Amino acid sequence: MKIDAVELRVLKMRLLKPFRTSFGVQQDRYPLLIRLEVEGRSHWGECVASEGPWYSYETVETAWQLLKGYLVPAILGREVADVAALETLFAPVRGHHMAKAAVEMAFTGALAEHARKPLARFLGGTRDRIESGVSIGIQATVDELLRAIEKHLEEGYRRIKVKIEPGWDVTAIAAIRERYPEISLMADANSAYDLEDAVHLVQFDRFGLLMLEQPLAVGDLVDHAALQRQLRTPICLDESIESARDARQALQLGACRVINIKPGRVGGFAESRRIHDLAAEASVPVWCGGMLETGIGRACNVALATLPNFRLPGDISASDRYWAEDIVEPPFVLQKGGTIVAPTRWGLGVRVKVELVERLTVRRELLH
Ligand code: OSB
Ligand code: MG
Repeated sequence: MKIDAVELRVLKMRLLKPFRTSFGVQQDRYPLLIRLEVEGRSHWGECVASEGPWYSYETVETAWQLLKGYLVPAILGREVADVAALETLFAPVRGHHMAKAAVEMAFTGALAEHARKPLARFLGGTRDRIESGVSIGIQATVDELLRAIEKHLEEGYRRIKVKIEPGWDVTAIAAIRERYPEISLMADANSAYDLEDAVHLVQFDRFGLLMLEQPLAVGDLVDHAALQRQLRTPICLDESIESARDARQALQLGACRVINIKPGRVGGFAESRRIHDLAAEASVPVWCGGMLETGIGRACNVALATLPNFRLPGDISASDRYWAEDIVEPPFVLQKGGTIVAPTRWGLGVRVKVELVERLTVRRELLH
């Protein structure tokens, strides 16, 4: 497949509600979109990099620079046969998985369309819908947190995840458990603790959490393994797993019992698939995380989560959890029973609303 041109854009989109994590508050999202032109047709992808280097060292700015300076020049005007060939072309660039993944996922969408298959089926998905969870940011008060949870449970979400940090953890979770003893509940610390907090974190064991996500530092598999030995609550790794090698080593060390796969974080669908398979072999379930994506990244996540070892609801909520108006048609909606249906059209499976994208664009460049 020959890539004739590549367009990069940054959009400015307001989140319906500000999202607060242990990194800080986010009100506006600046999604970096990529459009590949292949045989006169457009294939869209989304880079999940955030505005600042908090969740990852990558940012919208660094991803733009890597795409423009290295990744796009490596593929432009070239015949790229398949994803393996694309990965070979990108291999000399160290890291920058989010920038690479944006291309890899758009390219895979193009391959799926050429193969006349919906992305989910092209990736080897085995179900037609996925179970949807919701990730709730840190709130000003416990009352507000309980109200947010009540609303999302009414909407039908299957699993509640709450962001925690020191000072907003045990009391918040205890209040939720008192109100909702039975719901499927988990907490995400985004690396806000260290191993010395183990005695504090052990308190979570009494809440019957589905898992505790990324309590310790990025890349610290050894301390996560030590913490997991002290906790009954399963540890799930997010930031720490940047590749299949990380996943293999985490599993060997016993650093986690669950893995959150975000295709953007690990470099794309192919690496996600390798992590998925390693975890399946180790009888470790995976689920698909989110990065406050637009409908483009969301379509990718939904497709990936149809693979068989995605056995837990993901942070793949409906479009209206994030946006007044999504940039794809149709938007992703929560079905009865808290599921989201995987698109059945060929390729990405949703239509990009180009006029809306145009209106939201704050930066654009066509490389050809
Ligand atoms: O740690 O999972 C995370 C959002 C941005 C960066 C990191 C994370 C998150 C979320 C939100 O938890 C997931 C979503 O709903 O997209
Ligand atoms: Mg996380």
